[in-house]
Amino acid sequence: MTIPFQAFMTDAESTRYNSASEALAHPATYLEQGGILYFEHSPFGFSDEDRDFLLNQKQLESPRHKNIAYKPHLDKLTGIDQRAGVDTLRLKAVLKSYSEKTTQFLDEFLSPYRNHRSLDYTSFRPLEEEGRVLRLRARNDLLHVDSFPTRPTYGKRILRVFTNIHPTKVRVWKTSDNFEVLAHRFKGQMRPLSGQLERSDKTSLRQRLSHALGLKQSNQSPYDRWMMDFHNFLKENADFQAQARKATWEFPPHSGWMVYTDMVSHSVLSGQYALEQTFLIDPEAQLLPEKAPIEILKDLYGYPTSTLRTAEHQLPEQIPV
Ligand SMILES: O=C(O)CCC(=O)C(=O)O
Ligand SMILES: [Fe+2]
Repeated sequence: MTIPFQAFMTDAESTRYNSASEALAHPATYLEQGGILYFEHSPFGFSDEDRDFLLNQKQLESPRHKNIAYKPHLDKLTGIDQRAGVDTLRLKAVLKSYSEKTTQFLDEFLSPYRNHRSLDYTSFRPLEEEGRVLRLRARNDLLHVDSFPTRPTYGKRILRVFTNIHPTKVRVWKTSDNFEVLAHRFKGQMRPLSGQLERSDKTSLRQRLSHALGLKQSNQSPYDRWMMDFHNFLKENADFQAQARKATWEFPPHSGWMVYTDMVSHSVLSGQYALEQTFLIDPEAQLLPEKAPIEILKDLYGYPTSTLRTAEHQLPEQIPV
């Protein structure tokens, strides 16, 4: 597919490549090296009517939810304040359509991933990001790499596809060093991975309790636990937040971009009204598999990826090294 794109590299040089003026490699290679793939006009096929509908949704803030999410596999919306009088059926249809169109685009534009991707949540972000009051670990104005507390990925990559649907306002991001650089830099300050591999009494007690209470267990793998810890560590690290090298990116109205947010450290500083679709991509489908965070953790700690991605309750008594 010959859709023009730009690749904004997030390393110290902040190089920008433009497929309209130079011959470029497969777009996936830029993504996998920590690039943001940028499209001046979002190619994810979004109609003006759908955009106008979303922009007219006012009272969408719910104290319990960060964003409005559509869960494609359940065909379900969450994060809506029921008192707001939202046309939930229409909202669901609009998000479903965004989900389908981004999937169609991804399957053609990033064809090596086609049979190796699964669809995660779709989100609508109607609130102004500047000055949002959220608990620290939920704040997105602090640099972080993504990890989802309730959705373990078992080593799959987190690829997110954004569209700025605000009629006039840019969405502003900052990025810093990528996962590989940061994981090496901060390994010594993280809980050792061996701790994450233990099927401790505490773990089984927690599991028994959750089971008894009928709670959903997140059943993370050591990989997911490390990634969640790292997400929290970065947000809680005031020195890192203050002193990290930062590059600023502005995404104008109507633009679209995609990025591996488990690799590119990022924060959103301002902007309102964005749509986002998350995909999980098998590390096996990567053109540069050595860049996947699970491979980097394997090299950093010496545990095989098969161990790192095993769900907690299935970990063997003896951990193979
Ligand atoms: O909404 C954005 O622009 C990015 C927010 C973010 O970092 C996230 O949802 O993980
Ligand atoms: Fe994020």
